[in-house]
Amino acid sequence: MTTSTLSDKGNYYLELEDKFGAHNYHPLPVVLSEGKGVYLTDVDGKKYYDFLSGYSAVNQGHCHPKIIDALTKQAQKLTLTSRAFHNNILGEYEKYITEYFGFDKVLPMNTGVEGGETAIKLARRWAYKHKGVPENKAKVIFAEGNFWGRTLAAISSSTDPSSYKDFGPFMPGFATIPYNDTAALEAALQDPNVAAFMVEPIQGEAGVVIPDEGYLVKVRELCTKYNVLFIADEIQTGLCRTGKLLACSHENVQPDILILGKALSGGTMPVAAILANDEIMLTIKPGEHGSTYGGNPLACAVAIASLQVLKDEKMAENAEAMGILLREELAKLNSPLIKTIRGKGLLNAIVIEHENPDASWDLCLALRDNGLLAKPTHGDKIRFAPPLVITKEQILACVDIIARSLKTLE
Ligand code: PXG
Repeated sequence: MTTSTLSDKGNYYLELEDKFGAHNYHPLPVVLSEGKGVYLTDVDGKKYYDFLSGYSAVNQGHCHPKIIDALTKQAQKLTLTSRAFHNNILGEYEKYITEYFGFDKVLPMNTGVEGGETAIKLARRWAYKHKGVPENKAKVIFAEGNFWGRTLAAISSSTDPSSYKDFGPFMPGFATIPYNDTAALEAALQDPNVAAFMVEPIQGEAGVVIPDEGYLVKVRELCTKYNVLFIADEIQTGLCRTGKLLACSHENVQPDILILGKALSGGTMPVAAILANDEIMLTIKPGEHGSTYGGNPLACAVAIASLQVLKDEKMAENAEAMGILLREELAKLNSPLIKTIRGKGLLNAIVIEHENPDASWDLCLALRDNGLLAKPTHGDKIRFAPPLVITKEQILACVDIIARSLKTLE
């Protein structure tokens, strides 16, 4: 691996984390202290294009002024009441987000993985109350390669040993089938105890894996036919990232349960939400689910602003256009190192082919040196997912950086 060169200042912060923090991450050696729009700045004042966007939490761009304004204004009035009392923002937010996405009700949570947990609890409860599944027999189907977080339930559905190995025993009632395989789904749905199929419309962590056109339509049809809930995990693909409000919008399908997170706060704080219609949502009664911070007034104010700027600034349309431009320009490079370029909107990945197994890490170090931040996933894949406010000129400048960086490895 190429050795990293950091300033004394950078090294100071890196060593603090190494000495006092758990070693559950292996970050790229860069220490950031500021962000604005598509740019990040490190502790030495060097500026970079952000091609990760906090794994799609910062779709609206770093420190979007309208989101920061909503955050700071609300922070000075009321931040948390708990759900023991009402507050004057929660209901407004609930009306806003349910109308925005076309569902009867919302259940507010904090992190994405809590969103997933909540969706599964709701699906199990619905299966017992409405489908007539015998007690404790409900089953939830997932796709191989899924990633929805790190809790015990989330890793219980994982097919990636680095997520689940040595963390057992695991949650019962989960099964996996191949992704993008509707025949396998139909076979799995023969079991009358299946409550739900939970799936990412594009698999993000697996390396931006895009299913065949028509997959989501078929998933919708099969779930309806077998009376099984279709849970769409749009935590990474949602909120304009793929060129439409939701990745499901590309095929005009409405899931039964929609999970949102990440960019719901524009990268300012953990905000997640689960949307569903009454038949499903009202199966959970007072005291049966919740969270101290879920639906706090600060989060609600931030979420309204985060959703509003997506619409006002036409970020879906920009993601669509800039994604096409990025993939076209990357293809024009004709680099022998790039085996594949794939993506939808601004959720993209390249797959690197090189005899050196560390090539994609080395490429990310070269990109960093040239002013662009990206991170490899699963060894040979690099996600290219800038904030959705990126302009044509900036895309072209970034492709130039990528071209120069590739040259250092060729
Ligand atoms: N669903 C999907 C599709 C995700 O990509 C989650 C759920 C979980 O969200 P939370 O907010 O609980 O992390 C994700 C998260 C990381 C990491 O560092 C997380 C994600 C992608 C890359 C790294 O844990 N996605």
